[in-house]
Amino acid sequence: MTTELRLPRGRTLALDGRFHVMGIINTTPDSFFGDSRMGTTDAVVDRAAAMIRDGASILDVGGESSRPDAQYVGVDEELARVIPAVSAIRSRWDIALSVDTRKARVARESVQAGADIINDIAALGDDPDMAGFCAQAGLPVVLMHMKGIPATMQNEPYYDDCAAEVRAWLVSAADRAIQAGIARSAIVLDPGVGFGKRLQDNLQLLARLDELVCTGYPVLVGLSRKSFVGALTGRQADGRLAGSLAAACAARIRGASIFRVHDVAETVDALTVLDASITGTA
Ligand code: YH5
Repeated sequence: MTTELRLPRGRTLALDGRFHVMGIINTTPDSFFGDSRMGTTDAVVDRAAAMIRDGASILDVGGESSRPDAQYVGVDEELARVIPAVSAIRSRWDIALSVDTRKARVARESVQAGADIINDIAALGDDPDMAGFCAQAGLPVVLMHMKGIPATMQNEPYYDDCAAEVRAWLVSAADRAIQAGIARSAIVLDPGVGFGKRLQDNLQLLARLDELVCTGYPVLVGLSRKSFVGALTGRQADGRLAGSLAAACAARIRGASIFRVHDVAETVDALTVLDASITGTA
């Protein structure tokens, strides 16, 4: 079982029963959630400052939208969005910083600018240089499950047993990462809620998240304001906070340790009270 993630410069992220809230810093102009749209570095710094104040222990910077209707983002455009944001945050804070990218060049330049963790929604499968880069850099990697590619992933996805298939796929992806030289203790798994899944699949992944947790890898979940919350509540993205908190609590009860969210303060509060209520201690 992984009990801590080793970060550059001797820093660590403890996973001994604690949860971590990862704040989403979106630099894409076409982000689905209006409030997380940021064009300028000033806005990134303001958002990062608020998230750190509110208890985020990781910030996740992304420059490529994964919405099905999103435009393809070339490497130069992605670098132009991500690198100034990473540099601006790193020059001000020592916080753990992940970069949400599928491209090895963006990963490499982000790490040079101060990023600590690679969050790859393609689980190192898109760019043939990604696994080798992560191995050589010695950084933690988040391996997320996705069925297909963003443009087509929601066109009639089908699973016989989604939770079992996602678990097997992620364990294989982790085995490949280890073969490529990435340490077992540097791997985080993510079921990829909303990425090529129907409502019933997303709910099964949450209800059976313990089956992923018991692999011994830390589990990260991205649930914040996603469509499955909208499907259950009938609400648009800006009205999905309460539903997202309920889903985060369910994932925490099943053993998730890292929560990728838009609403840091509310998620920290909900998970703090949940943990205290379950353990009976503050
Ligand atoms: C994730 O789950 N998700 S980007 C659609 C929404 C709301 C939110 C329609 N990057 C994940 O956040 N990285 C994204 O409502 C991620 N895990 C990891 N590791 C999609 C997103 C979103 C999409």
